Amino acid sequence: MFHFKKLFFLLVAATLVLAACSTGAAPTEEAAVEAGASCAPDCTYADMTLCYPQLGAESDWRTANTASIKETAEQLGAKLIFSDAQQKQENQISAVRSCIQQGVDVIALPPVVEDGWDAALTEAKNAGIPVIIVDRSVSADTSLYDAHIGSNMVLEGERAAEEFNKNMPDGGAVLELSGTTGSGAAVGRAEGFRNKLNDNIEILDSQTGNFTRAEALPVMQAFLQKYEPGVDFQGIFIHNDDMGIGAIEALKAAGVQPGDLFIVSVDGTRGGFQAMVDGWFQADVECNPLLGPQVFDMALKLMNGETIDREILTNETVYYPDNAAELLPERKY
Ligand code: GYE
Repeated sequence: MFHFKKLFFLLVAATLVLAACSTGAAPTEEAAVEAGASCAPDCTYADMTLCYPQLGAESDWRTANTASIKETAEQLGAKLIFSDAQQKQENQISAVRSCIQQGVDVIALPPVVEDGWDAALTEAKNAGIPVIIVDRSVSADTSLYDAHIGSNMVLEGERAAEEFNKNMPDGGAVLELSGTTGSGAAVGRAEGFRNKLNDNIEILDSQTGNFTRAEALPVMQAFLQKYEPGVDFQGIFIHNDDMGIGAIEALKAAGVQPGDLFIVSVDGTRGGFQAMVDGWFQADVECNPLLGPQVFDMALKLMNGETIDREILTNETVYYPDNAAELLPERKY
């Protein structure tokens, strides 16, 4: 059905293209975004096929993120093409390519690592498919994607450092159990931690546990063979709750008691809250995975050629053991 609004939109689009040609300039990025989908400016969720090439299922955070995307698609009546790359970038790149071939309307990409996206993002751009980077960041030029929705990982690392500064005023040494090497989450948290950590607190060692319980356990065991808890180090900064839970297993086996070490984790999952209730974590820096509503809202705006915010950062806080038991039953993830 033809629509006056549509006619107006086409005229505006044509004017923009003519204006760009007459000045000899290439159409601007704004103009390209405004082109929208063929249903623009009246696209609804029923018109939408969104591609979500999920990076994996490594953590409770990730499980909650997947659930949020799936539930939101269902509630809104949008079509979702979902895949799980099992933490392998090559799988994620193939999933992006398959979505381009299927002609999806929008790709929302949570990138496992920051680097190596130029080719896939260029292909999406050339196919006229808008891309929203979700959760972790990419190092690619910002002209290769439309927007980013996620957490401020640097701020999360800074918040963790402040907890150590408050609790170790006389200094000491800490270990770092970091996330997936090269991932925006691990890079940002490590950077923020180093930005704010007091000079009298040494980072004795830092190893990756790839954001999983299974991989964090042997890393913590190896740490405990090398360094004596309470003597060589007084605290541990852990980049997510799942690795924290793996680390606790190793600590328990080594006879460490809750509270012997000052432990700060990230995410604020139910598992993290339980670890605070049990006395293992002294603080948990929030990272919110429930991004579905924001992702679909932005995807529809992109389809309709509306202007969008290029960067949407989630509002987050820090949780503490004092009210962890009270909040635990209400936690959604
Ligand atoms: O903290 C961790 C997950 O990228 C923010 O990835 C996400 C991180 C999250 O595996 O649990």
